[in-house]
Amino acid sequence: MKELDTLPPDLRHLCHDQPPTLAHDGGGNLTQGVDPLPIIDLQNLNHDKNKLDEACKDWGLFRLVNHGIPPTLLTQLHDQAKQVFSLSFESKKDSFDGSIVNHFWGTPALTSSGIGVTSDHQKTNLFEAFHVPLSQLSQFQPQHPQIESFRVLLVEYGKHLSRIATTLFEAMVKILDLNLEPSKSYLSTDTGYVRVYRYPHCTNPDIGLGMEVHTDSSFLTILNQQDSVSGLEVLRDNQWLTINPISNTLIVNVGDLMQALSDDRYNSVVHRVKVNMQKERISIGYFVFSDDGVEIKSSKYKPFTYDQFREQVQQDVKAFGTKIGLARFKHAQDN
Ligand SMILES: O=C(O)CCC(=O)C(=O)O
Repeated sequence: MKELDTLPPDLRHLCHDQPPTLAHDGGGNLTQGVDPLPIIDLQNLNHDKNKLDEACKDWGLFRLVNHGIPPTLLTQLHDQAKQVFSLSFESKKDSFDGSIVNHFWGTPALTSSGIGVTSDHQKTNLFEAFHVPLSQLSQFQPQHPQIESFRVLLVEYGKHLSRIATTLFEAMVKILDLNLEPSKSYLSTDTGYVRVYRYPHCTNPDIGLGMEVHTDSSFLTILNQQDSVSGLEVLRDNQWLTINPISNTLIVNVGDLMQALSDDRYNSVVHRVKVNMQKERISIGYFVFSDDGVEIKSSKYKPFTYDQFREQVQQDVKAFGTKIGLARFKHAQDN
């Protein structure tokens, strides 16, 4: 099947249907490399406490090793995601339309019912994705055997993500010495969802971004780039730094809820995804939030719930084409 037939029609005119060229690096190298990111060992968190604290303050992200997810699961998940994306657009539509898994593209902001939030001011983000609410995955019963295999892997993967997110969050709360109400689920794994992204390669250098510049609204985001193709970049000292994919490691970043809860001690990192001119890229992100009605309280921000935050993000995306985020909730004197 031609690659173009697998893409959502809205994206087809943006990508050129040409064989990938290896003439130059189109905004992402194909090599696996080393980067200066802080490395945190999940099996050794007690020992790495200060490192974790520094990483969240200074970088807003780190590379996680010894996370306990079997390498075979990561590889299978990646391979299966690639295969699902390479089904025809029509067959993906038939399998996902009306299900709890949203198949979407072009905009990262979705309403709670999974509808893409768009705006006249917004540029298209060059990705296709599946939005998978993990706690509802048992209600998804795809007929297509490849999609069913993918679902089974996601269930397994989701258990690891919940474990990792809870462990990291508890460690952060302890380090920050936060006095949270014990009866409330601040980080609630029931809210966790996975987004499986495909960034098609694109030979048009003027196309823009795979994903626009943003911060994540989550408490924590856990990104799996079990791929040799880079694309993710973070803003550090006013420069974009490529976060290289390294097999069997995960990238964890602090999101807006964590920045607010930490009273700005931790930093929700600004990032974007560049389009690769040579190769398609697959990445899998996990995002986790607080339970309905739980207020994030801190001295620098007006109390807000995640629902209120998301509502505001959607209004801003519709009105201005972009998320404004935490600045909307900051007390006036801190703006
Ligand atoms: O695909 C990636 O590497 C990052 C995706 C991302 O930034 C997001 O989902 O917020």
